[in-house]
Amino acid sequence: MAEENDTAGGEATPLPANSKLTTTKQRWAREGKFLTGRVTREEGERLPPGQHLVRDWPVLDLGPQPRVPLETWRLDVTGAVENPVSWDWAVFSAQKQTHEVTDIHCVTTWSRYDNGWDGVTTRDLLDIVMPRPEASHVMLHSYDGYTTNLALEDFAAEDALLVHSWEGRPLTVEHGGPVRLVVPHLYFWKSAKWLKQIEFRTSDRRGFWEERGYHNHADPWKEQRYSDEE
Ligand SMILES: Nc1nc2c(c(=O)[nH]1)N[C@H]1C(S)=C(S)[C@@H](COP(=O)(O)O)O[C@H]1N2
Ligand SMILES: [Mo]
Repeated sequence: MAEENDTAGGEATPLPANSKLTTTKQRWAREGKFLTGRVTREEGERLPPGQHLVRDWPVLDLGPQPRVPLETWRLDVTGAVENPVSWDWAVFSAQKQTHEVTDIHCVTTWSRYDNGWDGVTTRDLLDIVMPRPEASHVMLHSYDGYTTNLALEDFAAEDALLVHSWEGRPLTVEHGGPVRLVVPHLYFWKSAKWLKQIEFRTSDRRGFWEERGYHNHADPWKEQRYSDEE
């Protein structure tokens, strides 16, 4: 999780001077960006309401599982950012790597604790692409045609990760390899498998399941499973 200095708390901790990263984070702190009010949960609140624990890891998707060779794989970051990028596998692999252990909560009521992931944090990606001030949402586009939408502050959650490995091994195709997003604080349909493009937007737009009756935000602790709207 966050081993880095946090600029939001004030002046106590010295930071590496004038790096681009530091400047960006200070700007975010000034703007109060990404303050979701989330706190570490007690063990008694760890399992969201209506969920049960599983030991295995179910596979859920629309059916077609795209096989994307590493030689042709790309991750494009487009839209309302200062620095759009199109990363190939070598460039993605050369980014700062983070290990995390987080829980999965699927809307179909299974949860799985303590998944070990490796990848690139969305915060580190944001430091590179620099969302423009008017950016408010992201749409994730996948190689199977799937889409899902997130508010920028949810995409920028401290524990959100662009994952390439699970339990020390490359993510299998069925679980979204080469690269999927993992956003642990939301239901798992927000965690796009076979990630292809991250589109920064100045307005919200519903993704595949959000258009089909699922909740736009998807907070498991508030049981935001289905949309109230028709
Ligand atoms: N590209 C893509 N991502 C996707 C989906 C999908 O169909 N396509 N399904 C979502 C849903 S509904 C769930 S529950 C999780 C399942 O991930 P898993 O198969 O690794 O458990 O992926 C999410 N991400
Ligand atoms: Mo799902």
